[in-house]
Amino acid sequence: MEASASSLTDGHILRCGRFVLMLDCPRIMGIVNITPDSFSDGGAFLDAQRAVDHAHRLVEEGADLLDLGAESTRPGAAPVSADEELDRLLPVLTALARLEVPISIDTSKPVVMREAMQAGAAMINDVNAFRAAGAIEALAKTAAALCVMHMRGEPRTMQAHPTYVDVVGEVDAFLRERIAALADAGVAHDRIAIDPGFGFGKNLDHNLALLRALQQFSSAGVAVLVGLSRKSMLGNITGRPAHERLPASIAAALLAVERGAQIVRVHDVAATRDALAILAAVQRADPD
Ligand code: HH2
Repeated sequence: MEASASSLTDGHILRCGRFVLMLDCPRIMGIVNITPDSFSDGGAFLDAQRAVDHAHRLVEEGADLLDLGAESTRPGAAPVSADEELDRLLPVLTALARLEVPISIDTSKPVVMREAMQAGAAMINDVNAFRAAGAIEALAKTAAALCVMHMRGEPRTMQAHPTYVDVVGEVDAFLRERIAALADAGVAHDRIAIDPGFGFGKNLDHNLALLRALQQFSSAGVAVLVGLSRKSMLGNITGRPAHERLPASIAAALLAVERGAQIVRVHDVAATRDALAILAAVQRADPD
């Protein structure tokens, strides 16, 4: 992960602060929630020390980067204030800032983005795609990576009646528009990741259409990141609650990587690592 990748083309590296994430094989983003109400592990890591311990465990298990979130974005979740978000985030981020993997912060608030960068964050993951006033300006002149996610509506109401004429085309057009907005502000393509935003203002059919067509997003020339881990679309298919969705999450991660996802955002790092190792071995296998 050293900074000597200038000869590689767009979409093959992700520059994140002092790190360069090589995307020559799938990378695992481990989720650390510091929230009382995330859909899958709400409350388990609200205590800062437990969140720090969990982050270290995910790195030991093979996480290539971590995503710290202090505001739940699950359907129906209520927003939290910037002060509350920072109170939850900063002790954990400060304790982890010297870690040997990039730390991403899952936030939509420009003030949180700025403070997080000061405290050592290498990436900002914004489910609102940097549409808040001042969000792009908060990051354009830094070295941070930016993950741009598609969301229709806002978490409180987004699952009410999501409608699209052509979900893949509309999500693709939105992400390309956001890449252009970032590029206009001076953000190079090798600092950008895009994410179709599974479950964010999408029903099961929309999510499945996006997963089937995922390969299309690679042509945008930036890194492709997906979050399918323990999501309700997997529950819709299997009938299982969030804490019993590991097998479905693994299957979804493999399908996404086969369709071009370069970074998978997951809760279960060790199991995902093993599954990706099998996929890599099969892809490498020479029939002769
Ligand atoms: N999903 C959640 C949060 N942040 N960021 C990106 N880029 N892609 C995603 O799919 C994504 C995301 C899910 O929200 P939450 O309810 O906070 O649950 P958890 O963080 O446990 O996944």
